[in-house]
Amino acid sequence: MHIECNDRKGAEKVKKPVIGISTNIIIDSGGMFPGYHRSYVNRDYIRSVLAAGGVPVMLPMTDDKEAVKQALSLCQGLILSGGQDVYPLYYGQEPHRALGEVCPERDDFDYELYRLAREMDIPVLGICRGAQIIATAEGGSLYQDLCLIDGAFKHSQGHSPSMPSHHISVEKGSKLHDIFKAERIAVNSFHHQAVSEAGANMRVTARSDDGIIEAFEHRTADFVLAVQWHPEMMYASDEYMLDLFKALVDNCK
Ligand SMILES: [Mn+2]
Repeated sequence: MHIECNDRKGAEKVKKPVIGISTNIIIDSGGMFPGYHRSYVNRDYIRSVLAAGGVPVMLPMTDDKEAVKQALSLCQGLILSGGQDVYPLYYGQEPHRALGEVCPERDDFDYELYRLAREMDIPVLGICRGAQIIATAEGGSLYQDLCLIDGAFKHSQGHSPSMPSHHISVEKGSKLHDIFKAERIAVNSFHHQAVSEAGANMRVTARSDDGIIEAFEHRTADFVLAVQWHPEMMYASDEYMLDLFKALVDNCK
């Protein structure tokens, strides 16, 4: 009996952490349903979480706060994904002429997810727009376009997203440095905006050689990391990027 019991116990699998991923809306421009709205996220996010040992769950955009809360309560970690520019009025600026597409409804949704995730004290990884959401939620601010910064590199690469575009220097003693165990990393780049101030609770942990903020993390929370590049697009070819997702999954309770 005891042996059977132990065998059964040994066969029980430890549940993998569920990682909620904020999604976007895409509007069909043609095909069978022109003008139709679809909830979506790029598949690389799903694949990165799976490769890191987590279970990805897509969180659909909605203004139903109770639904958002219940959906996030099923998750042990959160990824705020990339997408549109953040609505400038939400961080106290008027729209610069180089501002891209905005979606204030999605900002509201992402801000709510971030607020709840902080309340629940679960790990958060902000990617590109997700990093800008975290910065502005924390009282920081953005450059609406890199043309506002003299000497800024080209940060919107024209080649394959799986290939890096520029280097970053990672601050020693940061969580990011603990994950990478390296001070110099090559990353891809698909942003025309940048974080100008990350907020008082945040520590800037990586910059590109032109001084642009490329990563920051919460000073006191266990795991709130924000990166300006797209690690999910490099996870399959670059171990550093997979390690970032593994760190997110490993920090889930
Ligand atoms: Mn960049």
